[in-house]
Amino acid sequence: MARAKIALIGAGQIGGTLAHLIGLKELGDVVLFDIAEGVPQGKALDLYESSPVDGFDSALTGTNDYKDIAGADVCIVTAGVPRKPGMSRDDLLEINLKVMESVGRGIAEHAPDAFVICITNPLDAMVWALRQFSGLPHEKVVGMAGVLDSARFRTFLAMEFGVSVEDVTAFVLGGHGDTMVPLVRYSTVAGIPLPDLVKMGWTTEDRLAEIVQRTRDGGAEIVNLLKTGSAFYAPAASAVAMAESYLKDKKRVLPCAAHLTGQYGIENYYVGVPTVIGAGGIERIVEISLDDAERAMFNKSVDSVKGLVEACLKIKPELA
Ligand code: A3D
Repeated sequence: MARAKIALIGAGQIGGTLAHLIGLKELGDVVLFDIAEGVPQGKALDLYESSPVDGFDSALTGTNDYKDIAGADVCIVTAGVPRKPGMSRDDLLEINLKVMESVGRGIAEHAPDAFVICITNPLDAMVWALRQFSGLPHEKVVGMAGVLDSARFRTFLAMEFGVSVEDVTAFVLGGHGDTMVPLVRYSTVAGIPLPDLVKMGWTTEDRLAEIVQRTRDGGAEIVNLLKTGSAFYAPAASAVAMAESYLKDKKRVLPCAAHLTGQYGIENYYVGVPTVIGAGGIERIVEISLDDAERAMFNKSVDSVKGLVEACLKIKPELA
């Protein structure tokens, strides 16, 4: 069987890391696309030259021409600008919306059958806009945020309990932003829900509340440390997990920004919910029951996503 072709639209910090991880995992050949001349070519060649050392067979190329993404099986979009200290994700909306327009058109023209994973912020609005600009089927366009947010939650929980990250599962719902909803009662250590761990004396309600807040602020914590950009290792790893589930038809249950058609009472917005990713793209939206407090947090998060989409529509009314 021919190798899969994976196009990375944006060859910055996340794009380069994606290319490296995809090579190391031998998920397919990689085309790095960027508007910056020389950057995708240079990164691709540098990574290609690492392949004999690490022993992987992936052809990596760089380009400034959308023609070269032709026939891609997966496109991962990071094109745009990241945050600087003091900026919110929403401050990026206007500039990144323009980027989504050119990216959406490029994908529609050259890789209309691809599974498209958007990472560009503000995520829930950009994935919606990318879908509108590209016209691809909704189940083939998805946003990466929940895998990263729940990985952050899992990391902090594993640190708190002194256990392997592998044995911690965590659940994060809602938009990717300050209103995201880390769900304590659906998060576990080896199947034991967090509220039970409080009863067992492993932690306290107050400590859990601090960890939830640290998860919500997880992106800003990295931005403030780096000062020149935002997180890229964990975001890249998270998108690769989604791409792998699609390419291998693994049907993993992953939280993603998915298009809702009535689930959770939401119509026609992209919001972070648990999904099943397989060869069909987003094959299923998993609807869990929420208690009143969780529902209130979720609704608040959805309201902020709706506000961002409205802001996009003010700039580009033709997207409606
Ligand atoms: P960065 O290293 O600046 O890379 C972005 C790349 O996009 C640069 O190489 C640019 O040249 C390129 N670019 C700009 N405009 C275009 C265009 N029109 N077409 C093609 N390429 C273009 O940023 P990064 O890789 O650190 O982050 C990329 C995006 O991901 C930003 O919007 C971040 O805010 C976002 N991000 C999202 C998450 C989520 O969890 C959703 C996490 C971290 C970063």
